[in-house]
Amino acid sequence: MTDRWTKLKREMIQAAPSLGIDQIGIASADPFTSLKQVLIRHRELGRESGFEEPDLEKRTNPALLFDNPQSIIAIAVAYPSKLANPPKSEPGARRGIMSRSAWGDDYHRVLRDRLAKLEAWLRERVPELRAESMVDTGALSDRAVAERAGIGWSAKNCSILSPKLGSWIYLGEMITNLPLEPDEPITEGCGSCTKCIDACPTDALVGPGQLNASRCVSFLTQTKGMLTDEFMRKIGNRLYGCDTCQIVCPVNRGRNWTHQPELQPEPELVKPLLIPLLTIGNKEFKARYGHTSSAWRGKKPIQRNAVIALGNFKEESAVPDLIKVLEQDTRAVLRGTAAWSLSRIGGEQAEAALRRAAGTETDAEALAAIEEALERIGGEGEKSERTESGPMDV
Ligand code: B12
Ligand code: SF4
Ligand code: SF4
Repeated sequence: MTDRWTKLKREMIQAAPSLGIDQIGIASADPFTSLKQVLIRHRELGRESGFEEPDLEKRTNPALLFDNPQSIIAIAVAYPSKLANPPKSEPGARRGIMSRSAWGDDYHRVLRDRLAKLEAWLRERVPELRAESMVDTGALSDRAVAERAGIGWSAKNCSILSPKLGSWIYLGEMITNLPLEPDEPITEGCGSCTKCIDACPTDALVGPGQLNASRCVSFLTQTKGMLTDEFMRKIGNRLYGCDTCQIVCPVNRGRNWTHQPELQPEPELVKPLLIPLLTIGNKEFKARYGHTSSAWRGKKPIQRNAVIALGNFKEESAVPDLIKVLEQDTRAVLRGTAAWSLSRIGGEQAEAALRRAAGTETDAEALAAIEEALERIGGEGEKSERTESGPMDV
């Protein structure tokens, strides 16, 4: 009997590439007891993003999600990290950047497809298979499962870092009733390196493998409200997500995975011109971005981030368009953010528009932003913040 499961596991690993899967490992389905303590503490310290499954019992006990689980099959699918022909972001034609996790088709769809293929492959061989698959939105911690299954180590930037693939991998898992032999977690680690912690723009990495999600730029780009001056400066030209702590990682050097057809980027979509984004309609947004993972919060956060990016570029040619947002956009957050951006760029036209808006704005938060912008506009003389340069280049 043991031989049956050993053989099945070996054949499954051999079949992985033909199923579009780049790495497979097996984790036991035992409760994640130490993770539970970490998650409790994480919550107590107020470091959650709010996007996690709130029920910590479910997060850490596979038996609450599946009747009599015997193993968890962890999968990793690798994605690209480089644009072959990146369009240039130039004065007069500034561009924003989507994180690599939003390049190509939505990874939830791609990994669900891979897990469905794996399930069909298993069912052919084991008709009594029971299985429950999840990617990102399931209750389990995908990283904790992958770590236990030996896919990679839990790195100081919080990512699962595979010695074979680096951290440019999406994770998913399938809880099963198959008694497959668990793999060992790998023993490699980050050593004395701290490049990711040093490079994090907002000091969100508060310790090795410890993230204060409420400061993480990836989280901030996905929020819908007004951001603070500090965070808006640090977002740079990121429109969705943040890759900095992975770009600087030496283990990722030279790693760029181009073999998964659905995950390859369209340069004009992932490094888009900023000004057209300010007025993009719902239909057009859906047509351009609906198939990507950046669309789940709608177009508003991306448009707000485009406004911020233009301010961070100090892009004078964008002043008329930003004034239109300030005067005509129906969303107060966009008007308030445009005020901030105009004050970053400065100039008489921007200042006059802010004065006019101060007399007409009716939303309290937007009005406060306009008043702060008017105070700031005289005193802007500092250099631009880091935007799409250095480690952010694609
Ligand atoms: C909420 C969430 C976010 C939040 C919070 C992220 C975070 N680090 O907590 C925000 C919005 C900020 C975010 C950002 C990103 N995310 Co996200 N996110 C999630 C989600 C839904 C839950 C993560 C979670 O529960 N975090 C809470 C922490 C405490 O637990 P954990 O990371 O799951 O588990 C680890 C820790 O507990 C740690 N740990 C355990 N014991 C101990 C003990 C000690 C002492 C220490 C220090 C640590 C430690 O080890 C565990 C395993 O690594 C998962 C999907 C899922 N269902 O799991 C995706 C997921 C983690 N995200 C993913 C990705 C790709 C990203 C981004 C790279 C996207 C981007 N480019 O912008 C960034 C990376 C930011 C970062 N540095 O982590 C991938 C990660 C793939 C990988 N290779 O690791 C996941 C797994 C989605 C997927 N299925 O592929 N994300
Ligand atoms: S994703 Fe960006 S902000 Fe978040 S921890 Fe990494 S470098 Fe810091
Ligand atoms: S940058 Fe260094 S410390 Fe950070 S994840 Fe990579 S190897 Fe680990």
